[in-house]
Amino acid sequence: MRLQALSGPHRAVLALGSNLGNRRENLQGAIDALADTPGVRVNVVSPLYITQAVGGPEDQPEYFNAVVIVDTFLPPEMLLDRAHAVEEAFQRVRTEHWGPRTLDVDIIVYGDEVSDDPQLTIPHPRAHERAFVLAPWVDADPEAEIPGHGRAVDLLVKLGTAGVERRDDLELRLPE
Ligand code: PH2
Ligand code: MG
Ligand code: MG
Repeated sequence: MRLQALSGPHRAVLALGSNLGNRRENLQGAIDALADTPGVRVNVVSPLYITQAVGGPEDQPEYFNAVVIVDTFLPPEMLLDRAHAVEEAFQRVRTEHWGPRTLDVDIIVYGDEVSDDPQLTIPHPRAHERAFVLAPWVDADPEAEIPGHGRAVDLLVKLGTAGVERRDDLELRLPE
């Protein structure tokens, strides 16, 4: 194991999205799989939002979106590998860019790290302009900040919440 893997824990925020198949089960399965990951502890699960698809083809199903806050000893690249493995477990098929998907797991922030690595840009390059990330994140952590962009709640107020609806009747669980 590389020494770097022992540093931490670091607080990271992951955004989950699904607009194909059983969308709630896909998000819950992602949460359970992340919680099962050695070196990852899921601390907070946001409410679930149903959101209009941004970008990609017209006429695609609405997304289910949520955010989880974790403490992790995995460095960012290893957390990203794990995110991709979780996506693959849900048989995500990458067809069209921004097209419909069973599961998308994105790293939004990792501590206050800033990286322009094209494989893993941190913070996520579009999170600050996406209500489907900011709205659940602000619910999960009202004090949330995006390094370089400011407070998530201020960004959300500027952006507005058109196209995102919080659904407290559709529950996501924090695993025991
Ligand atoms: N993800 C995308 C593109 N568009 N739209 C919504 N509403 N939710 C998403 O998670 C989403 C999207 C690319 O990852
Ligand atoms: Mg995404
Ligand atoms: Mg992604």
